[in-house]
Amino acid sequence: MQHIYLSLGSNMGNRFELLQQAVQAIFEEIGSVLKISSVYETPAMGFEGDAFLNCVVVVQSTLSPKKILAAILEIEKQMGRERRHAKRYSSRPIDIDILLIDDLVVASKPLTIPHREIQNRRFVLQPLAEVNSKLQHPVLCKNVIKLLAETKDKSVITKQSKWLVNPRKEYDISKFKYIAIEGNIGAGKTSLATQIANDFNAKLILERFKDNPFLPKFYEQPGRYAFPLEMSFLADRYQQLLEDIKQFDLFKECVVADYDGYKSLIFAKVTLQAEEFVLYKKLFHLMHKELPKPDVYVYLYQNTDRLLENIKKRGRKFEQSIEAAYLQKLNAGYLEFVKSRPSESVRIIDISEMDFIKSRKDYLQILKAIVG
Ligand code: PH2
Ligand code: MG
Ligand code: MG
Repeated sequence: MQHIYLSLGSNMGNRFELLQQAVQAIFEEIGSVLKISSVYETPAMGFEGDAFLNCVVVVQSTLSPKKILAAILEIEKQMGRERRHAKRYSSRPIDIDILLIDDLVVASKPLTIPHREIQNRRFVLQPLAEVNSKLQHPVLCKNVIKLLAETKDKSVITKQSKWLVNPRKEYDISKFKYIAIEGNIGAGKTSLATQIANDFNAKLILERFKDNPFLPKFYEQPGRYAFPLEMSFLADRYQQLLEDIKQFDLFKECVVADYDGYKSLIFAKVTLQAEEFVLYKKLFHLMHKELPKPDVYVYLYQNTDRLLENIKKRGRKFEQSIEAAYLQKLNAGYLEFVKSRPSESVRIIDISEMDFIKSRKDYLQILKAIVG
């Protein structure tokens, strides 16, 4: 995922509060805020005006440069920025400029990356060096420390003692060391687990369903292949959870998995014959008690129509024969299980009206629900 370096400036009104609001909006609309520099008071450069407060923030985002620019312009507008064409520079409640997006070089009319003035502005170079002293300018091919030493800008900038708050704090799931994301087939477990692990630098554990040779056969002949299928899933998940999770230091590192160990039991109850299930259950409990247990168990509830739609969209051949009735039985099995768990550690999240992949607002709402 790309790293975007933004310069923020304000020289009107409650400047500190405006910077804080801008950081909040950037977090909600563009992406996770990885770092925020100190705030500096800086003399207006290039025009007569009141002093600015400036800072730099590093954002992680999957949006295209064009979309990022559009989001920035919208935030500036929402925050009361008026653009007058008469003068080149004027006082403004908020200005957000894209400094860099990784090593990307763009020379187009509405958008120039890297920002043309980086090397000429101490109010940019100083906070930039603070958030990443190893940063290389992809066009000038110089390190930010070198640019700072060489800049012609001799203005005096003053570090403020007050720090901006990172909005991510409110969504901090890292108090949980082990998070399991569960849900029906096609609910979006893998996408959500991957996104969370990315945002919070957590270890990601994904089910290795593709390797199961019995799965395509099962969908064709469920009666014949259910037992070996469930047994091989059980063995596989047991091995993975035991090896992968135990290898992490759960005191230091956070783990996000796109399944939980009980998944095996829930599926087996739906797919196996009664006698088979009795035998299976014995084995399951013997194995399951050895496994580490998640601190929080998230169940993504999605309605059957959208599950079927998602299954179709992702286009795994052997899944295309899955029927609504099967998904409904699984959902009932999940809900029965979820209700039997201590409620503090369970989050049932109805995502039937959400699209957390397209909408960051929806994604953040899910994070809020997980944090509790
Ligand atoms: N932005 C400008 C022009 N001049 N001077 C300071 N100190 N801080 C700014 O953010 C700034 C400026 C154009 O965007
Ligand atoms: Mg600017
Ligand atoms: Mg600007």
